[in-house]
Amino acid sequence: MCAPGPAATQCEDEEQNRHAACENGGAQPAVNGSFQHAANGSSGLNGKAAENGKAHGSDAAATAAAAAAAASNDRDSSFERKVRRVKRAARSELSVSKGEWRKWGYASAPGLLETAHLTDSLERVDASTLTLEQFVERYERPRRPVMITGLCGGWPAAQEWTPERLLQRLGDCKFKVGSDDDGYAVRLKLKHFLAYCTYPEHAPADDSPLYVFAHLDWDREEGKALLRDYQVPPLFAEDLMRLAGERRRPPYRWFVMGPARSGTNVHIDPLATSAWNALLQGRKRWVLFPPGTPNALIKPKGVEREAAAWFTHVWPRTQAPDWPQQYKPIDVIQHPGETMFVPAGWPHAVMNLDMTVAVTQNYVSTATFPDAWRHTKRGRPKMSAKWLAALRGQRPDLAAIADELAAQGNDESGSSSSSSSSSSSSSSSSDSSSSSSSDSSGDETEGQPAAKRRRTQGDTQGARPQAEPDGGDAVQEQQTQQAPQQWQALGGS
Ligand SMILES: O=C(O)CCC(=O)C(=O)O
Repeated sequence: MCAPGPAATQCEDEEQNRHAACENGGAQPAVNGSFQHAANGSSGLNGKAAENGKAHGSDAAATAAAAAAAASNDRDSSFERKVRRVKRAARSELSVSKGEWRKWGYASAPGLLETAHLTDSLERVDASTLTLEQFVERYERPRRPVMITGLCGGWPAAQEWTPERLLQRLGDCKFKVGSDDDGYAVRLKLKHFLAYCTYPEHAPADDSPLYVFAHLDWDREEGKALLRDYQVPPLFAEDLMRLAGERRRPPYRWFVMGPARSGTNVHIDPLATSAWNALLQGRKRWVLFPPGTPNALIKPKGVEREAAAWFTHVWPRTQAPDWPQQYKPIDVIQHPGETMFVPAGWPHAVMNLDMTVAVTQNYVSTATFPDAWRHTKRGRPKMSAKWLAALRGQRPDLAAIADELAAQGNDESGSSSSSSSSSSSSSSSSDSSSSSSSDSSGDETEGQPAAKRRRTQGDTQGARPQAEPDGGDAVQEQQTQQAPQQWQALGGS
């Protein structure tokens, strides 16, 4: 894995010659299909393990030991330098040497990672009790969020995606942990990222720690290895954008790994896509807002675009008596083995409560096609033309809907396609005051500088989808640290 190639320039060059050993450097091959799949409930993903805080603690200790061992050789010499370099690149507005990565003191803030005061009000449903038709009619078509259990316990990832195993398999592979000011991917070897997560003076002390958000197709060999570790659940398998072609469609699947307080700032997923997010390790805190919740409420100016800042400063406002009832959020704690379904159009924010490992994909199905088509036609005109051509051949029923929308003059979403970027932790653009809007909907969006969007377009190292303007009524942008603008930049015309 991590074979040198076009990607080599992205790697920490002094270690490129070790890449070949990266995947199989552990005791046994891990991604050739020879290992046993985890049985449901036997992988540490069952509810009991999830609810047992000690399980998280022992995982953390094991991870600490493993990561420390992996990084100990070069911790003094180059590890610190690498982390400093990555931090500077990912958030240039923060001085590492002046301690600005911990200036807000979130790491010691009482309550930020507490959950006792939260009422998890999201419906749970076990996949074994749910047919595809029921899922579509109960959740996907009416756009109702739901947490689905029993979808990922049998995946290789259930066994393989522990920090320890990932360190063994992919420790020398570089993963995206942010974007620089020009929109280029900022990457760190996994062994260094895990060490960063472990050493008390690093992630455990940072306000908004670095967060791996790795596009599974652009991250080359490591992406391919991880893709073999899970299967798209049949509930989400329709994936109509596939018809546009794998090379043309926007990024749509990500490997996500981060420590407590890392996360994703409030955003709507782009192009009116729905999403699923399967959690293999740790716990995630989610907040979901009804479609149409105004940006002014959930993206107030002056709040740093980091998940930890959002949960510290904005979430409490949602609990105040004067918060409009129609925009009341749903609070959720996601446990290992649970898969969140995020319907198109729902603003959401996520903060990791522990070291988490997850996979997430965006998709479009028949039930939500008209909206997705409108957004794509507007935001990705070139891709939409290819998509329509493919639909004519393979889904003439949907092509007819697209034609009908065009005939009605109703085939483009109403707002600008420019994108914004807010971010997840360690996002590339974190100064909330500097976020400019290039969107005609004014303060509905927070935009990346145009130059940054252009550069990001050239960064083929991966990005996560960023939000799509959505008719001007709500948060428009998917923000994460990784590659906020890439989605629309790719769409780009
Ligand atoms: O796991 C996370 O940080 C949330 C990801 C997310 O919200 C998304 O991909 O849209």
